[in-house]
Amino acid sequence: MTSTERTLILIKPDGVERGLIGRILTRMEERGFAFDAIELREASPEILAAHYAEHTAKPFYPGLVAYMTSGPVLAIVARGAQVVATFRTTAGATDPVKAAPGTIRGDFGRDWGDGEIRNLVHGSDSPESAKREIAIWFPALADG
Ligand code: IDP
Ligand code: MG
Repeated sequence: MTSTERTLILIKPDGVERGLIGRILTRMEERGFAFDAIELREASPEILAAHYAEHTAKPFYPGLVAYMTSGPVLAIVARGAQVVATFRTTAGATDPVKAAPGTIRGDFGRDWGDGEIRNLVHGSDSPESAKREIAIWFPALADG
């Protein structure tokens, strides 16, 4: 059996607002990954607190919630061998200023001069995180 895994991708409100959904999804399609779910969603403070549980006590968290609730997000479950690590390298470094050209954050992101980080996408950082996050965003797809 082919080894496979899933990851949770979010196109954050800046990516949706700037009309980058197609170009971001295309990067994963062109690499040959499949999508199990794609859904436009409003992120509630409750779902964000679960999703970003490791960050809720950090000083940037209120700004992160304001960012993530500033418009709809596109929630995606992508599937394929090594999809978690492959999307992380495709997304690039957290800070778009440091993200390498060729990555999503390095090609479409920048510092907008307001002290906030807007970096277009989220991707699970491990297969375990992916399972946890898929259960939060798409409970019907959770595999326990
Ligand atoms: P990641 O998204 O690359 O995994 P994390 O460190 O897990 O980065 O942080 C989650 C999200 O929180 C980031 O994508 C970014 O939106 C936000 N964030 C992280 N660090 C900062 C910061 O220092 N200032 C503002 N926002 C931040
Ligand atoms: Mg992270």
